[in-house]
Amino acid sequence: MTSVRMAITRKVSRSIADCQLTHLDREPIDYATAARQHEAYEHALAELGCRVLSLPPIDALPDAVFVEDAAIVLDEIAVICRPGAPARQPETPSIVEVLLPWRELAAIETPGTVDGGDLLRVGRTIWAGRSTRTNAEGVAQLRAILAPHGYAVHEVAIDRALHLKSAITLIRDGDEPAVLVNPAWIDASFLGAIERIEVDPSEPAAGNALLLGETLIYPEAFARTREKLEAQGFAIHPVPASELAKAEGGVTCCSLVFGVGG
Ligand code: CIR
Repeated sequence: MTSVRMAITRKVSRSIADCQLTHLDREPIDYATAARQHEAYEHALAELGCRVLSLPPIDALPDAVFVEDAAIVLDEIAVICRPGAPARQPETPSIVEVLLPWRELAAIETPGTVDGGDLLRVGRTIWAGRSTRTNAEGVAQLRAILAPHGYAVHEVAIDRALHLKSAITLIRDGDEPAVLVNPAWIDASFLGAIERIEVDPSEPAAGNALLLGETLIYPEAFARTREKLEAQGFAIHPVPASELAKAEGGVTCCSLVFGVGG
């Protein structure tokens, strides 16, 4: 049993405006605003019971704030990713150091690529988005690493959004899981009977929520989807997230959350 929830975050790089962009046009990103909103996000993690390990920025790596892409941390093992954007590959060594005390580690090796944002865990199944960032070799390596730990890894194509979790995230864990999804970006029928809540069509990026226990850290901008979620009994902790959204980042992207004993 785990009794403490850790959240690894990394402060926003001063170079954030030079971030990678795939589906969005570049627009000015205000560092100070992004940093302030990120701090509010870290506070939200702490308020919801996480022990937040806030790493210093790496200004030479514009996207380093998006720590989710560097690893997937499961109860049994952490897998260090090999990000699909070459400019992001130097982000992983510092995450190795941070995770070493907490988990057995494995890593995706060249020529495999995997971004953590493409990995959706539902129970002991990992849905791996085949995106511009995550390739077949990377998914095959992940499958081989996780099979002995009892996880099944399945591929699902994602081409209308950056990452699988840009379009779909877990909003209830346990025996009766549920996801939040933008059906315009992904056909979620691969999930079979799992309950699906759809975003309001006017809020396409609203499918990315961060589940902590029974509460969702959720961008304050998506009022309509939020209303829908609350009407169905979901607890929402809103955060300002508009500035990093211009860098194609959502609320799952900015942390690695995992349980530790004691
Ligand atoms: C990138 O394109 O890699 C960054 N600008 C955004 C990464 C967002 N991460 C995530 O969705 N997990």
